[in-house]
Amino acid sequence: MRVGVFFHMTRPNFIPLTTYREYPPTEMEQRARDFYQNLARRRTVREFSTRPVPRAVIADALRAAGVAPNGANLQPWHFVVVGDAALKKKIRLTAEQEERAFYNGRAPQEWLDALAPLGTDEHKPFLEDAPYLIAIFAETYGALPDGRRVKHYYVNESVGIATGFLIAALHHAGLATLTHTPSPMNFLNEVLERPVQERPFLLLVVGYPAENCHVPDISKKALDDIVTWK
Ligand code: IYR
Repeated sequence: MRVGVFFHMTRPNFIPLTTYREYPPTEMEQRARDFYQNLARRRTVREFSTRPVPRAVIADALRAAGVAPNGANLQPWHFVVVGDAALKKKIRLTAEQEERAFYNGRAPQEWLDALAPLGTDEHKPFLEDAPYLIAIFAETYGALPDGRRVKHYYVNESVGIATGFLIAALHHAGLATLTHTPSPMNFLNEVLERPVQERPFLLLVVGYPAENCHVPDISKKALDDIVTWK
């Protein structure tokens, strides 16, 4: 009895784990293979169709992002979904301005050489073509209504994991994405009217690939090149 009371005092609001599912080993192997093979079909695309995509799909993908593991469950992220044509245009023009400076002097030659296989340049028509841009912000700290700050932990890790969930969810639903990082990205705070504690993390371009979309002929490292088993 005393133990039970103690237990409840030290672990408040614990509930039985009812959502976990175990699969028999062969089913587990099949699921792991299927999931990998589905993710391996994902390609970053830079040519987007202007076809509209269902808003509900974006909403559910964002729900998936929102269940990502994160520091102290403080969920230090905010997502701004931009579907408005005028806003997309504004983002494109500002991003292209930054990118022009990047490709014409700001970027060291080594960086430009690394990007060469991707065929990127300062032209970013996809920022207007794609039906949605999702601006992902990292909340560097929480802001209480009275102005006090709540410390956030592992912000980059948390937002990175949530972004991975988001990309996987959109791919799973049949949408293409592009992880775009105009540099610098601070202009997104102004354009999207986000508070100072929110740091632009990444701009995710979402939509259908353009008809006859082409992607660079590049490949991923083999398992043995990325894993060490001990
Ligand atoms: N932000 C630039 C450059 C760029 C940088 C990296 I690292 C990439 O993987 C791709 C592009 C641009 O978007 O063109």
